[in-house]
Amino acid sequence: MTWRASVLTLFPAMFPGPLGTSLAGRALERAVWSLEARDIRAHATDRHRTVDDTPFGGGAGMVMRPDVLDAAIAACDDGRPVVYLTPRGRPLTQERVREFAAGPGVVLLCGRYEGIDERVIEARGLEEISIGDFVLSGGEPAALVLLDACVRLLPGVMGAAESADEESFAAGLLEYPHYTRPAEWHGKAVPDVLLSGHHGAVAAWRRAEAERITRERRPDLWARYLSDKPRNNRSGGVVASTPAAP
Ligand code: 9D3
Repeated sequence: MTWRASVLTLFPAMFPGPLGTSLAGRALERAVWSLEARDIRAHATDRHRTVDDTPFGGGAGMVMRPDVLDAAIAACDDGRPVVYLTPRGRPLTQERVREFAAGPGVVLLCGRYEGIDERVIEARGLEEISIGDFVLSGGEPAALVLLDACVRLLPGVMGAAESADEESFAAGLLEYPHYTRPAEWHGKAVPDVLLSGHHGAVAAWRRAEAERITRERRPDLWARYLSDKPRNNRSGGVVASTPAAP
């Protein structure tokens, strides 16, 4: 069954965009998933195809009209989750991405201007999602991000080698450093342990490096990792206080 994405936008030409190439693009060609970009303006009813209006109560900017948005949503509402991409939404998580990917697909509503009329959020039970604490010019790049994250999890999209790496992020650590040939480059050598052929030592070094990088960069992930440590250690973690025998 094809995983279906419908994107409601004032800029349908932004799709598939980067999702038409690479991994997602090949999966699109193979009909693992489908993408329809639907022009919200097609649901405007007046001569000028108006989709926005001035905010009640005053203030800067414009607000997208609930009647137009409701008609746009109604035209593709078939039980898939309907997501409104907005900077005030709950942060997107890998857990939610996994749930979306496991379902029939998504309907994504991209806002422009200051936002959309609150009543359509309530009436349609929209799920509000943000992709992070920075300001975009509209919801479209966020929709592309959400779809990229979902599509790579669909059955048959990624090879077995890459899909195993899902586990390492799920363990709650950032990635360890990677190296390839040449063994020396611009006077910089690859860490000896990686050339040693000792698989156990390599695994221990990688785990220690992943822990160091996580601790330095992401205290939030590090705290969660520490509180999950009984679970994580079952698969052979490195304990700093027990160095290898000389
Ligand atoms: C003045 C208040 N602004 C909120 C920070 C208004 C505003 C800014 C940018 C309203 C909409 C936008 C456009 N952004 C999105 O539509 C958006 C977004 C984002 O800007 N950051 C992170 N995730 C998302 S999801 C949609």
